[in-house]
Amino acid sequence: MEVTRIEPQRIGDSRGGLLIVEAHKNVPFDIKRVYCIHGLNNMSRGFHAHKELKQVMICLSGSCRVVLDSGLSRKEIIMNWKSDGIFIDKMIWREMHDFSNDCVLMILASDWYRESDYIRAYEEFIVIVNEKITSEMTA
Ligand code: T46
Repeated sequence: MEVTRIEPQRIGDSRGGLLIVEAHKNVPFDIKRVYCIHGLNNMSRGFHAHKELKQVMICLSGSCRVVLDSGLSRKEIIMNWKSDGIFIDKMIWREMHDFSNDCVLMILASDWYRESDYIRAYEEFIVIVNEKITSEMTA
């Protein structure tokens, strides 16, 4: 599967750095929610997909390993504060592993929090992926 990289604008001077992301410039949707994952103790997170939600994930500090799975193929990405962000489309299974203690992830989301949008069982995710493929083939 292809991973779409999101390149934040970075401006730096002797006072420090600025990292800038803007809706419809380097983020391909209206941003309705921002949350951060921090204070991590190296326990893996994620293990779900979203039915509709689109997100951009940016590592602001430290590092971690992200697994993205379309149901047909998997990709692993090492993220750190120097790397680009990643776009995570709807219907992509995600897992986050190997957090450094100082890891901070910022996530920009296309919608408000809705638990009903989560698919938290991998078997259910695969069933929905296969249903979509079948309906596309018979359309
Ligand atoms: C995702 C990855 C990258 C809320 O009440 N509001 C929120 O906006 C969020 C994000 C979570 N929650 C609740 C839902 C759970 O009861 O906070 C609890 C922990 O969430 P979760 O176990 O889903 O956290 P992660 O780190 O596994 O996943 C999060 C996002 O939930 C998810 O959308 O893509 O980060």
